[in-house]
Amino acid sequence: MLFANSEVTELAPGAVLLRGAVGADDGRFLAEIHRVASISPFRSVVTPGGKPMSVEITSCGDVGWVADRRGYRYEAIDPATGSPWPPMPDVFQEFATRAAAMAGYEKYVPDTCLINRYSVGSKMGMHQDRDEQDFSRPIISVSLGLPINFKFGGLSRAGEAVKVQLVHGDVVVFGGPARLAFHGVGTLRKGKHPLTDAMRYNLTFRVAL
Ligand code: MD6
Ligand code: FE
Repeated sequence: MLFANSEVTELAPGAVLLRGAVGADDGRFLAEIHRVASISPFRSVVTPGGKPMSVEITSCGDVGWVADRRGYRYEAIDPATGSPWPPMPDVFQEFATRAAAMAGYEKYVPDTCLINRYSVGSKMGMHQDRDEQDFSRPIISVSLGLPINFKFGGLSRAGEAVKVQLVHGDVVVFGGPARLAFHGVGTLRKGKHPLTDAMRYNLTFRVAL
């Protein structure tokens, strides 16, 4: 048993929801998010089209995800600080490795974690995660704080999306035939969570290089 009290649901071939898998690690996760953000602060970015994203982002690990007018990419230096991104906390890496194993991906070692912070009104449109070099490795997503509606579609932008609410502690493993599926989240509603107040955090672990 890799996670106590976690129910495993297949959302689509290759996409697995591990309901509540974070469990009692939640406080440690949030402490590490705050530590990362004390070094590489949450920031607003624009898409290459010039539109501001409504979520604020930061990263940890060997590289971090960067968005600006020039495009989307991974960089070893945080452009906001001019210094390397904070290292990936051990608790993050060990957790991602366990979650991947639970979905059938052995020896998963992420080299980066993108941290999204949602406040009331934040949302994320349908997109694919395709800035990584090797799509054979899954992305592991961890949700903390307020709930949000997650939409999981197919390999083209058109077509039906499966909708599922992600709540505090939920984990989604996104690999195999789902690795390039379109997905997005609805608008964060006003609320108050005992550990994150009016916020939601989403961590996505990736093998970028
Ligand atoms: C979010 N998640 O949950 C946005 N990407 O706030 C993602 O964009 C995502 O959950 C890749 C794999 C899993 C995800
Ligand atoms: Fe994504």
